Amino acid sequence: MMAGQPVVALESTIISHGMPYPQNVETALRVEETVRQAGAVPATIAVIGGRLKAGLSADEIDMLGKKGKDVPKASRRDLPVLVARGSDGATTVATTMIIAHLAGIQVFATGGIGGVHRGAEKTMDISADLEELARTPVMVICAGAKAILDLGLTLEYLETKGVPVIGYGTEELPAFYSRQSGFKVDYRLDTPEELAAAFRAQQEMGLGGGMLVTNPIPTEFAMDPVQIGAVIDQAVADACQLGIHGKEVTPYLLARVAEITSGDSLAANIQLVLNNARLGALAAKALTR
Ligand code: PSU
Ligand code: MN
Repeated sequence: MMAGQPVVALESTIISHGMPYPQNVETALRVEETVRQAGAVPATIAVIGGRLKAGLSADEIDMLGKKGKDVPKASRRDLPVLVARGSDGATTVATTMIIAHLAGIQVFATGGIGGVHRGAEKTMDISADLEELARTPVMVICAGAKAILDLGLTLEYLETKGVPVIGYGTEELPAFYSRQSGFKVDYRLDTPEELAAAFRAQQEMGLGGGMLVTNPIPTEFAMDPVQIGAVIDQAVADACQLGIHGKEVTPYLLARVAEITSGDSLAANIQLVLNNARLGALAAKALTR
């Protein structure tokens, strides 16, 4: 990797735990290609044989996709044991941010982030992604948060932690599969240059921490919010009934939503990731100028 080149970090939990094989591998490779076509260098991040890696080979991506749930989902708390054991790990948003920052990468594009789960006042299920956004200086580009989360509580948590939530071309927080959530973002910015300027200002002031950029799914791929809302309610109820908890919750809900929609949600998911990869490349280029 050449110094000064625009680089976009990409995560690997979405490959091993977020989508089924072979769509996961196909999507990961298409996302890398999209970043290249937009003029930046993709760096898919994972733990491979106990080593933190930014930039994977096609064979490594294929392995992460084929092994799927057999690759441990690696958030911040998982890194010590996985690295000491020489294990592989599929990195979440939190861990991808950590490794991107260690590698000097400022921009990271993905699909959705973890957040405050519905019912968190009882379960205390709050993703480590939010804490990482508070402490690690990386711009994370996502399509908002899924309604598998409590979006209002997620925004409150980010506010408390001092994480700016930006809407790209929108004042409304996008809700992953659909463009509307009924919640407002903190600021609307309209160009990659504006994103770069805000991120630069944050870091130059020494505020540290990351920035969350929410980029709505393109209209032609968006799902009906009422319909997908009902599906998500069903998936959350099923997870509750089955007693699913901890790190299994998010992968279970993603798979259950895809199952109930017979793949429609997966198609939307793929499109929004490609859309975020494109914006990630433009933001990374703007940051090098
Ligand atoms: N949301 C999605 N797709 C995903 C994830 C979240 O729409 O693949 C993954 C990301 O890797 C995210 C992780 O960092 O799930 C959050 O898991 P948890 O809620 O257990 O922190
Ligand atoms: Mn959790």
